[in-house]
Amino acid sequence: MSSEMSPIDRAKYAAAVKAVDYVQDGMKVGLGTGSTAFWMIKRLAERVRDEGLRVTGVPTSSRTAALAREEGIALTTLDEAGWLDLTIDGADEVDGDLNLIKGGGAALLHEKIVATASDRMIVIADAAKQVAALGSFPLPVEVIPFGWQTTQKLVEELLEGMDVLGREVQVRQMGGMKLLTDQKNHILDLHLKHIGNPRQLAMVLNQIPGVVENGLFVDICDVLILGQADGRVTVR
Ligand code: ABF
Repeated sequence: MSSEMSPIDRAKYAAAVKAVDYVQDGMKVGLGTGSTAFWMIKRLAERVRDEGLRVTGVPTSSRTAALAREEGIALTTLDEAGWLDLTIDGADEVDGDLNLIKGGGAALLHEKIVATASDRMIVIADAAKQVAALGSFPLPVEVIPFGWQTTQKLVEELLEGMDVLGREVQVRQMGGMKLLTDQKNHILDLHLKHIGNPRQLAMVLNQIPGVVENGLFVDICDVLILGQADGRVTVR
């Protein structure tokens, strides 16, 4: 870990290093997306190089695949792997029940599929990601392009009856264009401020035709590793 790392990067790195300790020889590992997952991949590659650790990675995004390949980590697809021993990934928010908001990196669909196809999911984050209640971070919802504006209206109507404080829904833009995910879908960001019942909201959102998946991860995270800038980590 270089001394010129920012405090937030030191916190992310500390969590990432602790998570990679869980990787055993011969494991098939889901590789997350984001800046915390970046440090995880760097550390995993170091163990592969220094210890000859044999591991096969399943990337959750094209960005992660490129980084892992560049770092010399052997990759496969989820279909080839079938089932994974472990997935290590970041999050945007984590509450006291280990429920997550993910998808700030627009990779929530692959991330949820890969995490669910794993014996264990470890979430790595800097301590600031821990919240009393989810919702300050806008909740990403992946929708297919066909009729997306109708889907957006149906989401807005649904929110009227939900236990949330905010109800603004915005289609995510990138460079003045609607963002496209790896699956060529759009992301709606739901500015809810406070989510009173994440489990209920996660279920009803996916009932709306046109919604592919949402960024609420309920009962998926098994282990949470939070890092601090001084290198300390807490594991829950
Ligand atoms: C990814 O990690 C996304 O689901 C989530 O948005 C992101 C968190 O990014 P970072 O680690 O850069 O804070 O898995």
